[in-house]
Amino acid sequence: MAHLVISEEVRAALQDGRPVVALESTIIAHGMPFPRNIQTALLVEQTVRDAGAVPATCAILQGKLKAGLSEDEIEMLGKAGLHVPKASRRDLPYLVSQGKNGATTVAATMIVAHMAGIRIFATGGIGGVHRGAASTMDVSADLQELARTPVAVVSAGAKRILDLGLTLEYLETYGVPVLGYQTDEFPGFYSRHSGFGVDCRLDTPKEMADLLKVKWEMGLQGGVVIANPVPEQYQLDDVLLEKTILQALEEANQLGIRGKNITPFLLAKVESLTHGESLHTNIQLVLNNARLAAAIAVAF
Ligand code: PSU
Ligand code: MN
Repeated sequence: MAHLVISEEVRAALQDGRPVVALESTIIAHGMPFPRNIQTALLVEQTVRDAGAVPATCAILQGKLKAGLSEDEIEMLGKAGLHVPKASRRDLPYLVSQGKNGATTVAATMIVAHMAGIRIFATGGIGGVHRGAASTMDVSADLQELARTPVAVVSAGAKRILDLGLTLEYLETYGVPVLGYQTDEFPGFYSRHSGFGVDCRLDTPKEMADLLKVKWEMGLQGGVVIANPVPEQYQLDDVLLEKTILQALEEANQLGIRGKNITPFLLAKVESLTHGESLHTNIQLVLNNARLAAAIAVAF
């Protein structure tokens, strides 16, 4: 594939038909503060390995779409942080033609994973329809990517900075299955609850893998959302969280923050307002998703 570079380890695993899990890099450069971002990214890779799969962290480096990064490359992205542009689908032609770096979002990571032949991808939370989207039209490109690109994304649901009801409606319209892992409820990222249901509940990685096989065997395009609730002991308090999010949204509004900057702004704001408690939860749920994604990749 043009412009794609697959690491030796990932290439070998794919050739032998061994399980591989894709990982995103916006979460490293924009989603968590230095140095926890680097520690977490490396720990996520280790977690995937411990569960019997090969991690493929994806990014754009010097104009190459990369599937599988070295430790040095992960460190570089983590140190550069916000200096690395956030890269979604629309950003790829510019960054690649200019030989630049980019931190891939869920959407862009799905594209790179698909080019490389990787089917399973673990992250923290997916993007979605923003609150107030009726007037701003701010709908994450992640949702369109899920509609068109055949990669399964394991996440802890979506953050309550979004309108979860509209996000689920959008996914329904575009035919994207939303599966609950051992849950009937769509999880709200920091919390196991959101008040919204999933399309169906499956309790084992094997059943998840079977559903993915069948979907793609039937030639149905697009991805799948696999929603994996944060472990009970790391949940944050819902009421406090809603208050925090409203405060963060208010501040974003006052500062006129829009477009691709709104998600990283809200994430950082919620983190500082909860005094880092949300960061701990964020790390734990990503590790939990990495474990499940690896188990599904093994079963697939
Ligand atoms: N949600 C999170 N953490 C994140 C993101 C979303 O809880 O790090 C990142 C992901 O990379 C996701 C992107 O793909 O933000 C969505 O950005 P936007 O809303 O601008 O599409
Ligand atoms: Mn947006």
